[in-house]
Amino acid sequence: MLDRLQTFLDQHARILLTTHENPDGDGIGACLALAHYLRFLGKEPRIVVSPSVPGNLRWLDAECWIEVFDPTGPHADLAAWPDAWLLVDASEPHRLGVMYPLFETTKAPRACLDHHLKDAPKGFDEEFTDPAATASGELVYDLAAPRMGLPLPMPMAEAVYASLISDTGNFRFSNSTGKVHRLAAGLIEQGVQPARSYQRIYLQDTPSKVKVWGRALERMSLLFNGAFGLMAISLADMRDCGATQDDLDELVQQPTRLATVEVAGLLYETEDGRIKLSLRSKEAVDVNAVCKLFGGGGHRLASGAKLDGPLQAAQARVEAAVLAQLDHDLPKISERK
Ligand SMILES: [Mn+2]
Repeated sequence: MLDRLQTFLDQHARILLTTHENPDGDGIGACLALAHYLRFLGKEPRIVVSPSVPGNLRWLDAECWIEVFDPTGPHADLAAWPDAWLLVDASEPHRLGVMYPLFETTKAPRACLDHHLKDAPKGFDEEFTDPAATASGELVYDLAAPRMGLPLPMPMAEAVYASLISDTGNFRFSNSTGKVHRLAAGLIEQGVQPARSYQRIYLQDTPSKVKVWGRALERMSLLFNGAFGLMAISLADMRDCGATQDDLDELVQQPTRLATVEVAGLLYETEDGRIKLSLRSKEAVDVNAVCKLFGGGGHRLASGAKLDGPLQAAQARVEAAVLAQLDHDLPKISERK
């Protein structure tokens, strides 16, 4: 697959690198690492993202290569620029979001570079995917390192390292393979500083975020013998804490810290008066089945839905649905309610 990708890159000079909307550390890290490699090859890469580069990832782009998509200004003619358009860290064209109409109209060959488990990608002229890879940054490293030789330029090594820690939850998830650890070890031996990368990517919270997390945890209901930890946040709570919806990112996982918790839930009120539900399961309980009852969905262990308000009524409906699912998937655990 990497040889095919190399052939594809060899055929083009102006290569547009994009990633999914709301880019993460792997999307940004892999695009930056690939841009370093393409420059090494004498190519002319550009990186365009939407809607912005997350604040905790901006330090990776020391050269200021990343452009934020602006269709009314500099990117009105973006579709006409590239010789090739590569979507990185996604294999579904619609994940480009607001850039999708340009992707659809460009005359350049379109390809994807990705590691997610999906059906065969559609809507591309060529696809470069490997579900065995942990991160897109790993694929870029495997492509570039043998051809560039080591050590890699430090900003490129840091970009690959950012990809790895982002998609493995800093080497905590089940995709933290031996290969990923060996790759990370090599990057550290080249000079990447793990503590510095970790602090810059992960330890970037604001006081308002810590405050709203504190409120949610303090008020968490522990239900069904401790098997369900449910947090509820109202618009008034958000205002009191000065928090935004972004501050609630990843909060839903927090109840899984508790040994007894099998299912973690977060309900929060949105400006339109509806209630957003997120559920996470440690392993045994199918939370996708719960969210489907409310017209939502996702995966078995991570799912979401939107419910009608008010908050307390939504909470009661969610509690009943999760209890039924616990009874189905783990009948013994919810016996003592
Ligand atoms: Mn990824």
